[in-house]
Amino acid sequence: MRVLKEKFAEQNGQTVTAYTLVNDQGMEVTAIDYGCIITKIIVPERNGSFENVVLGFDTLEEYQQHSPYFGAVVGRHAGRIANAEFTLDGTTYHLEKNNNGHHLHGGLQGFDKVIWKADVKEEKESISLEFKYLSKDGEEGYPGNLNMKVVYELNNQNEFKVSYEGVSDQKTVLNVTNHTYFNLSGNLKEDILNHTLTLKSSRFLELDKELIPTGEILSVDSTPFDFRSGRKIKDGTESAHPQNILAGNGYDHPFLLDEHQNNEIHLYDKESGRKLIIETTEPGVVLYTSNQLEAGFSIRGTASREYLGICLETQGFPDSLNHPQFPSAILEKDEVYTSETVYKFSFN
Ligand code: G6D
Repeated sequence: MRVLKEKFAEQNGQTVTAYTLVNDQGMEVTAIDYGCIITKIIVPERNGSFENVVLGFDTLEEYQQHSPYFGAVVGRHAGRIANAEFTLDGTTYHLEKNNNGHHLHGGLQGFDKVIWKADVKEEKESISLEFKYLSKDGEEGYPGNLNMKVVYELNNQNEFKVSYEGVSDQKTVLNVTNHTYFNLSGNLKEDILNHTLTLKSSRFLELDKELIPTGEILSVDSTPFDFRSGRKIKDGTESAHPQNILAGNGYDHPFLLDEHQNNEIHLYDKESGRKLIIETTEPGVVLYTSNQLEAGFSIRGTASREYLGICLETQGFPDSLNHPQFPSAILEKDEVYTSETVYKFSFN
């Protein structure tokens, strides 16, 4: 196992560095310290060829000009917060209104747009990147000096683990995720419409027309949201279900997971044979099928368009601060926030 390190870019006099973790099977994960962005994940398919299975770029400019959070860590609070405000112990906090008058994905300068301090850790059976960042009190409107740590670990079983830790000196909110867009066809040969997704989830959150949770928790029964026995993504993009249409002809929904760390999320591409199993400690996962991925730029030579990637953003629930019935995103003073998601790659 080895780690490669190289300069990726310069940003306001600071160097952005790319780190590539390589295991003994030939799997590679490349990430940069700007936004902890995963720029490549290279894994084999059934005929042995190693190809990249995530949407990403090779320059910082492209990330800054075009990227809808490709590969990035998202926080302090992933997802939307209605009207960009929340109240904690009688104090109302006003956040950046960066999405139709609401707050999305931590604001204009969220975790995805800052440079993290990176350290490499090499163990016998795994190699890790440890990113750290101090989000100062008041950053993007959030209270508390928050010390964040994100660890990317690759082992020799083609398992990639992402773990988070956060501690604040004041009561605050925290809901972190990774926003990688997967495409198991390899090097964007196909879109994701024929990918098969299996989800151990019997309920999902209803969204309003601004994609804010209404607070209603809906059953997946007899709908295109029932992935319990496996379903192709195109069932949702071709669906007449009002929630699929409202999301822009696809999915952009939080699902409540019925099980944890037990093969609860399973993505498969029949053509290549590539399989991705995701297991998490988080209560939910936002399924986003890149319905709003804009045209007009190139992604390593492929013209950008909708449905080129699928996001499975394991996390708490968007707008949970305004829905007491949702799991809480509140982090008490000196409480340690921890979260872990493992991505297991294989083929058949
Ligand atoms: C759109 O509604 C979607 C979000 O869920 C996604 O995270 C973002 O694009 C990249 O706003």
